Amino acid sequence: MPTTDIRQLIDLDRYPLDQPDHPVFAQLLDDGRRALEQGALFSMVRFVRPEAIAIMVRQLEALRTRSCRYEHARNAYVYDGGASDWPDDHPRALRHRCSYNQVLNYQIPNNSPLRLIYYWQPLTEFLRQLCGFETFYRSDCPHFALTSKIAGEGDTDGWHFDTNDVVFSLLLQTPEAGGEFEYAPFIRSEQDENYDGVKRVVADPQRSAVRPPMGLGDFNVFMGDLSLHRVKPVIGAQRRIVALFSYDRDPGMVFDQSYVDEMHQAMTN
Ligand SMILES: O=C(O)CCC(=O)C(=O)O
Ligand SMILES: [Fe+2]
Repeated sequence: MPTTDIRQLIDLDRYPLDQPDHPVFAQLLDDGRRALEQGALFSMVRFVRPEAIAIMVRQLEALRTRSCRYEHARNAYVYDGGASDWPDDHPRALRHRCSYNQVLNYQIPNNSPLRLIYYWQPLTEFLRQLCGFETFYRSDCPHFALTSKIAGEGDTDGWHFDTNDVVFSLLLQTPEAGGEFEYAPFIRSEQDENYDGVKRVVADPQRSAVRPPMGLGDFNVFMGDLSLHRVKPVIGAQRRIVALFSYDRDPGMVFDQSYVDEMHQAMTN
């Protein structure tokens, strides 16, 4: 099999991440930092080329039947304590439906274009600088370092906060309708959980959350630990497919056992 040139996958003319001295590189860092500061989201529009997207979608669709099926109700704070003795209508007690398929890291072939992008060091280095971290490493997690969530008709990713500071996603297929990513930028802070604000978002997302335009091939950097977010239910037969890239400031990061337990639970339910 011929080796794939990264140029065939990423639009390097628009995103010269392998040329740190290029004026566009500095501009991207500037734009990105501002967007993250103001709205918790930075999208590199049409980062991946359409021909590469088509290959990735084909590969992921083929892996879907072997992927992990989640179908459960989850609390928005599930990984930092979750529901315990809170009143029924408290955001910490509310549960949100989640259903989707997830292709796990070890299921994605080593030579797949998706993994080539994930392993491309200039991208990791650019993201390190964008996030302002001193060190930055791809995750070593056998399950969740690189994954893909595939949502069919009616599937949704319920309201939640992420446990990692930043999440990186690549949108590969959009449904006919629905499946929008919806979020409330910086609805909480390190100091203030703002439960009333969270309640308002859940009660009336149309007014209290934003739905940024996200197109095919866009690479999105999102600060999901302070911004409540969800993926709305998919409408129609065409599935929503997104790839998720995980990194950490420390080397050798593997996700908490609770993620793996949740996955096993989902598989046996
Ligand atoms: O599917 C997406 O666009 C985001 C998924 C998400 O929020 C997550 O995996 O934590
Ligand atoms: Fe998330």
